[in-house]
Amino acid sequence: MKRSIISYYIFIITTLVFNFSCRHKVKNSSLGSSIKSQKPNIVIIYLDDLGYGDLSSYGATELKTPNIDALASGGLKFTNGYASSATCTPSRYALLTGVYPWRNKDAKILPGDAPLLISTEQQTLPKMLSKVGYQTAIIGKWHLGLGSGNVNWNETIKPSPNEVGFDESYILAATQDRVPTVYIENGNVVNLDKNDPIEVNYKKNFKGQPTAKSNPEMVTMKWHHGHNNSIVNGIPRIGYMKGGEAAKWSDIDMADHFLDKAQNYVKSHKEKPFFLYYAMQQPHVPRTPHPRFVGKSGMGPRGDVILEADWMIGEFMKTLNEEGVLENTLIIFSSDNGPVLNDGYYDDAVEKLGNHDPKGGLRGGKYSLFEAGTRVPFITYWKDHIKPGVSDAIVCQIDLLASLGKFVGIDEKTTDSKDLLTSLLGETKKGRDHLIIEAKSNTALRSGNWIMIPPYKGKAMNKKVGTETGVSQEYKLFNLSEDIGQKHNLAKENPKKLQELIQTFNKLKK
Ligand code: NG6
Ligand code: CA
Repeated sequence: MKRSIISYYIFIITTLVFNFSCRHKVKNSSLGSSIKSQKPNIVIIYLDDLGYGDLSSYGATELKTPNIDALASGGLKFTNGYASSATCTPSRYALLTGVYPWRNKDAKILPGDAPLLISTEQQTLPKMLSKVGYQTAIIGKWHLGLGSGNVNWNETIKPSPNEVGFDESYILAATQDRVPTVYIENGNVVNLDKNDPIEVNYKKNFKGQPTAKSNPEMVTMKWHHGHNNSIVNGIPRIGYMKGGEAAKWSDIDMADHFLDKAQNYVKSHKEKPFFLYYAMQQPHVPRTPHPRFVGKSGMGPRGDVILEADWMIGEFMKTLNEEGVLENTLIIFSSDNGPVLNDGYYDDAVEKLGNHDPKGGLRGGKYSLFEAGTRVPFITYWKDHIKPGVSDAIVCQIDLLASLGKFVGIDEKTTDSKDLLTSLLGETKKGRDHLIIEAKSNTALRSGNWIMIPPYKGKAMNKKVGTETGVSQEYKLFNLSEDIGQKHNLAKENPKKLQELIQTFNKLKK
């Protein structure tokens, strides 16, 4: 009893402090109820492998994404918005912690049985927001590891998102193409039959269990590279899994499933401020559109799941509106890395591409240090608060920690995350001066309109996926204001600029 009175007072005090410090007061409107006068909700809608050119609002002509376009036209569309990395785990690490992923040697694409990458001591977005009274949840893709090694999937898994700041979590552990292919709710595998325990192994198969290699006749989606281990729902995955039959997810229903969870979250949490990290799985492989989206894009499953994701976002927005919280919700839309066509399955992504350019004129793609690896769609939307427009400010997902800190009245000091709240709300067109981007542990410096890629050992081309890596043995320097496609290496022509960027890069990397 005593404790509940104390926590009540703490809540009241934090609410008062917030209302004093928040510079962006919620406007009164006809709905005017108690919901309207509380702190704005924050929603991050995060797609997986969506490219800079994959949306009609970002110039796509062969695909129509009306619902995301509505966010772009009713909010602020960034043309220089970045993920921290050209792959998933490092970008998500930076998004949630505000720390550059290259500072953590383990921040690489994780297998599905990897230990939790974020330390339970570390500052995170949800932890920070909890401090000022927010309810916090992740729904969707996690891919930041679980447990502390040797996870027992049949007991409550700890640490999980719930130990790094999320009050609630409903996740897929790693990726849709990695085992375990089950949903995990607050550390517990959903629908697990205790008599059919789950085992996961990334090194060797379980005796007698079919794989794509031993039983190709069971496979309905052919693998191209990797993805030839356990078969679930006809789809061969990365990693081996045994048991847990009743808990296995349905791939074609995944998007609807997460949408349902996200909508219910809003409905059941709207009375108090919430932070929802809605991490959708599209258009990452395996691309498994629900039948009602199959064939809709004419581009094969990759196009179809982009349309599916767009529809889901439209439905989610309707829920925010119907529940009366739309005007009191800041939405940030982005993607964890750039696009890839063939990421390990034969799914017509290459064959049916037609005139669509997922890179939107940029060079490279997922896994690349060239722009298409990290420059992604980035939209902020807050009905009646953010003035619609386009911003060329350099912003990065890593900045959300400090910026949202400012938004809720916390001065969150971190070395890497910059407070860009005024840029994100469109009050200034200025963003970062410098940004370090990462691809497969290599880094490059964006500075103003320039980008410098240092020499690295390795292949210039990732032949399997058909993407230029940005790796070469020489320095590369591009002026993005004149050469967005990074065709002209100016390193030799402009040694002064090159030196300047090398110096800044070295300083920042220390
Ligand atoms: C790669 C996978 C790729 C994808 C990626 C992670 C192979 C050959 N390729 O290792 O299919 O799963 O990891 O993507 O296995 S990410 O968007 O989560 O970073
Ligand atoms: Ca990704």
